[in-house]
Amino acid sequence: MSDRAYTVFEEIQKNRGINLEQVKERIKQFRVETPSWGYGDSGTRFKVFKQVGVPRNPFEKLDDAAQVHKFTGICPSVALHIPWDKVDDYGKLKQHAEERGLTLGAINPNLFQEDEYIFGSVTNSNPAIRRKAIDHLLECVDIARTVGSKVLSLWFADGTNYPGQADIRRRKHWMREALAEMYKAMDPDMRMLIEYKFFEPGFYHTDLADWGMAYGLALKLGPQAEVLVDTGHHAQGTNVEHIVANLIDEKRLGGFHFNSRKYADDDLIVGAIDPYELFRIFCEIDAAAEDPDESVREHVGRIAYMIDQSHNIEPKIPAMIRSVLNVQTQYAKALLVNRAELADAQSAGDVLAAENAVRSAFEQDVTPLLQAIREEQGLPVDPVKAYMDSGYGSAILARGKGGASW
Ligand code: LRH
Ligand code: MN
Repeated sequence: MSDRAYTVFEEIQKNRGINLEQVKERIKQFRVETPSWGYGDSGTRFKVFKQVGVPRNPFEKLDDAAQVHKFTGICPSVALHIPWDKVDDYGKLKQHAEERGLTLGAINPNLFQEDEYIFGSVTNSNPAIRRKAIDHLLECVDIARTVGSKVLSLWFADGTNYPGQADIRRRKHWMREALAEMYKAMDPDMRMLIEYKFFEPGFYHTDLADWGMAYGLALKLGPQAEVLVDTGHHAQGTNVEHIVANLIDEKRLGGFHFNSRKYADDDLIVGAIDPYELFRIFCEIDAAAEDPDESVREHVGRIAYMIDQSHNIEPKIPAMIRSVLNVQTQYAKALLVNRAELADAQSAGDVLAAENAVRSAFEQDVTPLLQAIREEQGLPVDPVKAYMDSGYGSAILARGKGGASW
């Protein structure tokens, strides 16, 4: 990386009134969790294109996740999905992770693939099926305790396809009863992240359809319950960063599932379709990270940044490295907003100056900054190229086809 490029970058940011040392420190602290399921085969209802070399079990998923951390330096934890990552000995899986410099992150129960859940899991009108679903949630709390994870990340496919198909308010009560039992089983330092989604697989109503429903439920459950924002789970035109600012102000923003979409829940590489939206989300987070109220800053410091994608046609590991770098890039750009300049413009009602203070940060090329930081940390300045040159991709082809998939 040319020092000249960085010197020029430094000069520009100095003129923009940016404290670059503070920015570099923030970027060095930033971490993104990768999803175990992002390394396996996945697809659409039309086809799952199996790829050669995908991991055949959770241990190999961790091997691949370790590669992403090795080349980016910012992904030391991996989210698990149960039963996709079910193993006989979770202690062994934890040890396998630690031997590769990883920790096991958010535990995701799966209540959307068993036949019994055709009419709902925790909201099913059949009490025996609700019991089965709750027992799976409790099993996931035990797994979290065993692997040292503090986060239970909950998404429910529960919903209906036709008007009148179900009693929406009764299902709401069953959802709350189930999560209250799970909440009681959690350790005091565990968090329950409640993920909402406006449709699919429910095509008429979804029991947890938007941020308000998840927020209302979290409030009723208790302070360890927060809302998870999956960037692909909103109706077209939704102002996601507005929801983010709102949840931060309520101190109930637990975390993100980052991905991008053009149409529905496409689960594409984050930042690939609308990088400006990802930047705007980080602008709201960074504004709160500098809030005079320490409790707001403390809350922002605990946000879980996680990726949730399915790489249906992409080579999995390079796609994950690309995704992590896209998140890091927009996080870095948001730190280049001159907050004093923006505050002055906002209080002066100077619309164009305010918009410029934000957009001009997005227009900064942060490549010299990120490359300088990677060099300082002994990381490759171009992680994707370094991975491609590492030979790991060809070595894992020996795994053959037909590895783990959804
Ligand atoms: C649902 C979802 C949820 C996961 C699944 C893999 O669309 O976003 O977070 O459990 O994808
Ligand atoms: Mn998700």
